[in-house]
Amino acid sequence: MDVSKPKDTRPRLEELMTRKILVMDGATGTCLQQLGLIEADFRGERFAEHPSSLMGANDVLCFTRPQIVRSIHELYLQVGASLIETNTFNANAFSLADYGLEALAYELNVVAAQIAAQAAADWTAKDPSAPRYVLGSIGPTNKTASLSPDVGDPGYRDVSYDDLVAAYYDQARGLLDGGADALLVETVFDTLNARAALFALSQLQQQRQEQFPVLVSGTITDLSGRTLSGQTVEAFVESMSHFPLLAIGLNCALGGNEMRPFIEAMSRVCTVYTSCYPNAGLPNELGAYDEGPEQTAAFVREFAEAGFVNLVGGCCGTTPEHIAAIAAAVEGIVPRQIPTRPARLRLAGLEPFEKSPAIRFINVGERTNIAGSARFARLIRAGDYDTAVDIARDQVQGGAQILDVNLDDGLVDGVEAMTRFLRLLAAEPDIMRVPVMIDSSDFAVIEAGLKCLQGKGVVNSISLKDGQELFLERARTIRRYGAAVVVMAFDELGQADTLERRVEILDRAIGLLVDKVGFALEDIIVDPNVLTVATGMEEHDRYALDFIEATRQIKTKYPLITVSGGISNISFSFRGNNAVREAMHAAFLYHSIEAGLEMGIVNAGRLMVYDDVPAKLLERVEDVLLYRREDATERLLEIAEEFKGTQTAAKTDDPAWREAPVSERLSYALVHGIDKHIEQDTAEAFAELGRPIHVIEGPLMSGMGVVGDLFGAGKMFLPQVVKSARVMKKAVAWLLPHLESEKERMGTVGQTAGKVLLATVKGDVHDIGKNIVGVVLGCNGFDVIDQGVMVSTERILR
Ligand code: THG
Repeated sequence: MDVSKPKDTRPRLEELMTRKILVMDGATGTCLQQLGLIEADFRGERFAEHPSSLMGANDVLCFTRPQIVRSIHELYLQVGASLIETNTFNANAFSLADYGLEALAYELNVVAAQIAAQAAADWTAKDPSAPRYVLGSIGPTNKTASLSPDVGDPGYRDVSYDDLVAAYYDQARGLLDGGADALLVETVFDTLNARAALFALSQLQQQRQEQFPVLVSGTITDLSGRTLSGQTVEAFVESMSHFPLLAIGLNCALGGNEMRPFIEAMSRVCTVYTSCYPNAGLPNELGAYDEGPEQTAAFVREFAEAGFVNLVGGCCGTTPEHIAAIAAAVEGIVPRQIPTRPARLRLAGLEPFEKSPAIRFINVGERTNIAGSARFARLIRAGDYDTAVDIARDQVQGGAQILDVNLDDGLVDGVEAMTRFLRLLAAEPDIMRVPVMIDSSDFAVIEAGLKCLQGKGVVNSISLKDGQELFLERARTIRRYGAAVVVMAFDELGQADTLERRVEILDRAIGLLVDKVGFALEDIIVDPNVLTVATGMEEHDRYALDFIEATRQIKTKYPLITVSGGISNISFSFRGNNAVREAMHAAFLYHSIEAGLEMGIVNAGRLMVYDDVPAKLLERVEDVLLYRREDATERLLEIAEEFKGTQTAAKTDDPAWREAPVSERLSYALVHGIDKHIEQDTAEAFAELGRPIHVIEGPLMSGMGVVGDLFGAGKMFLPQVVKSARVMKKAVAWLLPHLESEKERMGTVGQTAGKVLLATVKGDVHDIGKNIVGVVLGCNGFDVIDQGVMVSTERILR
């Protein structure tokens, strides 16, 4: 049988999809159920003696009852499906192993694709104006790469990334050899599985020198709007963005009724075509689907009319009648236009992360680093990974937006430690909402880390230290895994320590990444080397200044690139004197950010406010950093002892501020994020001012005003603002009961000036402003219904 196809399937499908909404087929299982097959049908002659039951092994029918499989394809082609799926949802080595048939995976996929391809070819021949295509169905397997099947051991996995890659490779090769036009990685419930699939497909594309089209379809398992492995739709899309997909979409699990907000979110962020093939509603108690063709089609039509979809069809419970109704429902509706998004660094943990002008500076938590924290090192060496995980949590709670993880140590096996630590982190949703930066000087450790991340992370780092060839090879590997990359300013001659070399090396590295590897500028992060100053060695005097200037030059030449640095390195010469170190970090950050630094590895939660650095210390620190005088180091050393043990970000509780008037104390507490006295001070202000509203609109709002100004001026960063918000929340919470009793006193309970619904919409986590508005409205007699943060538009409308 010759089903060879011209190799320009992708442009032809794209061309079709710009003109109309394409329709794919519906469920195979639902059709099979109606046939009432028995064990003997599945076994056929070939497996008559098979030692275990094959009942329900639907894919095996491609071997034993090919004419049944073909007839189901026919049913869908007849009602107008342009795309039919091969009967291979479970035809991977893992799922086939349930029947002892894992060795037949490749062959089964070839046969299944041949059956579908022949059917499609026959129908295309009948009417060449309506060409039919075959999607090779690649299901999720019965394994989850980022979840532990053992509740007692969250670090356990029953499948490795490499084994998944091998299984997907084998299946995909069979599908293509059998004549599939495109491959559909579907019903993705664990993004790490899908990433392994894409890794395999990228190897296969390279091996065959063929850019066959690939589609991915995820599944949202419940109304939380997350995949089974915990990602939001937006994070899911981000985690697939490294592969040039034809389409991304959603299928299964929810019916059309519940799918709308999620397909809408997907449509908004997807810069490729989108697909949607829902179930026929939710299953009833017996596991059957009751939604009729017209109902399912009505939901699909709604998505089409809203401009959310380019490709539609049906999943569990849908029949040829459903597909006929869907095809009729979308007929003539203009397909979704692919939106454009500004080129920006985008990453993902369980939630998406986007570098945007609103985030002035990205904090990368530095403490999950053996070399960067004595405590973390002790815990890892002692094998106490559970407690080590708490350090990660502290960093995220302290405001880290990315987590740097470094397990390089002579005493531990890096590959094993990285794998174990990241697998444990994967079980912590409050930590894993942020992307991970895998930090190692050993590329094998980096690769081990990449195999554990379902989101889009960052590799820290590669450089030209070991030559151009190795640099390119590693960069290609990173791209295949779909991570952003940090490039350090090292080359064959070693570390760049002058301004010229920093810029020259990074410039060369950027050129190679873009031209030879195909990296997008926004996925590149460069690090011009933060080297320790005030060491007493003359050659180190210009280090800070050169870093700042290198940052400026690189950002001028490449605005889309992110410049980052390991901020705490700057102050190693003052180890043991945290007051001086934090002052150096605050000043160094302030000047670097002004020059264009947008990311830094820092001790999140321990950042000092620039304006809090005592003037005398600041002057001498800046003398050193900006190399304003020859004797800068000596002069800083002279006064360093004086400041030892004084105010640091961790210890801002200098009792002197407690002497100030209450309004200043409230403002101080807000700026420094100190909640220790906030209730006492709020009570005092309340006693003084008489009404809750006066406390809020007075000292509390003016304190938040100071926070806003400092943030705007680049003197405060997100983690600090997060702390301020917590303090504000506590003050407001204290005032609430007084607000209620005020209402009672004034006899205004039950009376209302009107009803106000408050929420921040999905994508917006900021609740400080909303809470303040709520309280102020409450004070003014409004009935406030507060839905909280990140509320879907659906819920708000409801
Ligand atoms: N660039 C890039 N990656 C990096 C660095 C860089 N990764 C590692 C490092 N440099 C950044 N991380 C740290 C982490 C901690 C400290 C410094 C840099 C640090 N730790 C205290 C110390 O050593 O004195 C720990 C004290 C304690 O044990 O509590 O200063 O430049 N791309």
